[in-house]
Amino acid sequence: MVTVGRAIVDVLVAEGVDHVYGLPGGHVLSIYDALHSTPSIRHVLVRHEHAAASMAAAHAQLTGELGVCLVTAGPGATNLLTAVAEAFVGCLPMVILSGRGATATSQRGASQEVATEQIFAPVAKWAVRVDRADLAVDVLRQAFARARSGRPGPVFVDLPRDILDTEIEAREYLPAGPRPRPPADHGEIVAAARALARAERPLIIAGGGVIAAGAGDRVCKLAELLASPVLTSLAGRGSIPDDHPLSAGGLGAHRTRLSKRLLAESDVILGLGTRFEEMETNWSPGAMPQPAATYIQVDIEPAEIGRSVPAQLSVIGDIAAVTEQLLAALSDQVPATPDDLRTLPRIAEIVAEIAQLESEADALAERPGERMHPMRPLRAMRAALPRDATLAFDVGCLAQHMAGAMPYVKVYGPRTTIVPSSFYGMGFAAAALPAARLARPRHPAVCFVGDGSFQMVMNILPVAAEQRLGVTWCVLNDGALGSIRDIQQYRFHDRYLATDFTVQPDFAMIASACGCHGARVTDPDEVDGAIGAALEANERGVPAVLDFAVARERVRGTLEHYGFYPSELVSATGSELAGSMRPEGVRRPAENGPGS
Ligand SMILES: Cc1ncc(C[n+]2csc(CCOP(=O)(O)OP(=O)(O)O)c2C)c(N)n1
Ligand SMILES: [Mg+2]
Repeated sequence: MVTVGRAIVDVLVAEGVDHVYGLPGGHVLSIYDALHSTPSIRHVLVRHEHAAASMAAAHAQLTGELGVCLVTAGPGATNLLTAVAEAFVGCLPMVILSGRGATATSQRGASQEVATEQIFAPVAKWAVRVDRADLAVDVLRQAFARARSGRPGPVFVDLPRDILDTEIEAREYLPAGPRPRPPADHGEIVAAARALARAERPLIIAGGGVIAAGAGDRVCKLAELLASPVLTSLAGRGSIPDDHPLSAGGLGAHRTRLSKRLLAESDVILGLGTRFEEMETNWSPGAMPQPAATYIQVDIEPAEIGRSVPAQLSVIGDIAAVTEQLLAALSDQVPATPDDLRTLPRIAEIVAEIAQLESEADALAERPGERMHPMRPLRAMRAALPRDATLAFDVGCLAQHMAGAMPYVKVYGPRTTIVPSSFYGMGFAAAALPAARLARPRHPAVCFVGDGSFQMVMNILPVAAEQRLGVTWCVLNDGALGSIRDIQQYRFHDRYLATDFTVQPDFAMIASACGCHGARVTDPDEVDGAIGAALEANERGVPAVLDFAVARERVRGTLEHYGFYPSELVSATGSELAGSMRPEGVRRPAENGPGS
């Protein structure tokens, strides 16, 4: 006989779980007690449960295996909610083990008792309350199966404390097994292959589904066979190495003039596990396939077909299986491509344009001025890191601040980034960062994060220090909720409220108070040295915070994307990248109306 708590931990071991992110309470101590005698599972103690769910989600993003969190009843569970919603929107598999009051007291207003299984239902693939001890193991098996299968996502399991303490018969456990990989219907493949074989200017858009399916290599082969450029969504970054001649940039908020042009001119567009999310594309015509193009949408989830963009052809299946099927169907239908794709005029143009954009980004990073452009620390850090480092991007880097800059951080492989989805919760990636050193221990890990977003999750610092996880947070500090302040500047005529920080913590001091290395960097000439010292501390297992005083400046892609910046500002600069801001309080006459 074993307690249900012990049986649950045995399930975790059998399912290959090696890390659990959590914070205990009285309700779940039976599980903690079983973990005490389970050396193969490392428990990471957070200081707020939001970080447990963020790290579990990042674990899934970086490894492809589901992340596990363990929390107590009521507030322990509800503190997870925001990051679980992030995992749900981002299709990241996760199993959440949550405590609950004893079944005997469930209708009597027991302490910490709220209907958590209902609270989590809209942001979980399955939210279930276990009400019989002898069913707990079966529920767990289903939880693992559902979290991994189809479009992956979180599963919430509510476990009453008396059930956790109950003894049940020890039985052999049959693991739920790996993620199923359903292939597509043959007819759908034939139709898609025919359209692709006839394409004059094909384009592939690789989304998070490519990463989830581990299909990057096949996507590259397919792109090479078709001599098709590849654009990647934020979640799809790494599907193709950024120095591959067919890697042509990002989508929507992360686009460049090159990716914009490719989207506009392509006649057949193959979308692989991508949703053209609103946060990414604003659903603006220029950020989506042209109506005249043939858009072929491939997704494992039938409900996604045509949801965001109408698709002329659809293929339902696992991206790895579908790309394999397309490769087989196309191999004798398309002419052989040259070994060096750069000899093709369309590809040579892409390679030249990327080189030009890169030099513009360098010029912006090196631009002299009182405050450095946020591109400076971003470019300097990328240059200091090896190809396979883990890169995390929080809000403040992807919102107005760095949206257009994202294409200028090279990503060379799948499962090397921690990124939010279109749920876009401030602090998700920053709170998740330490998990990078558990999921990919040998690779340096760095997060770019706005000062507002960092302040939401600074209690992550002692977690990283305690676990000796050498990671670096680069705070892009503009003293404000800058992205929102911009809207007050341009749409609400300089009427600022609740967007400037008049008291700003000293992030470097907070870092050292939490056992981390910390430095404030105001002089652009000190950027490289500060980065070197932080990465060196990381190698000793010491986390680091670099507080960069940056200008609140946008790049062209951002100004265009958000739509509220004045058109003269958008068009003022010759370069794709340099998007300078109007000085505050200098209004155009038309704006000086009543009430402004
Ligand atoms: C949890 C949460 N609250 C509010 C928002 C809305 N929001 C989007 S960007 C932003 C400002 C972020 O400030 P900061 O991190 O300093 O980055 P900056 O915009 O200054 O670059 C806010 C408040 C959000 N995305 N998430
Ligand atoms: Mg800010």
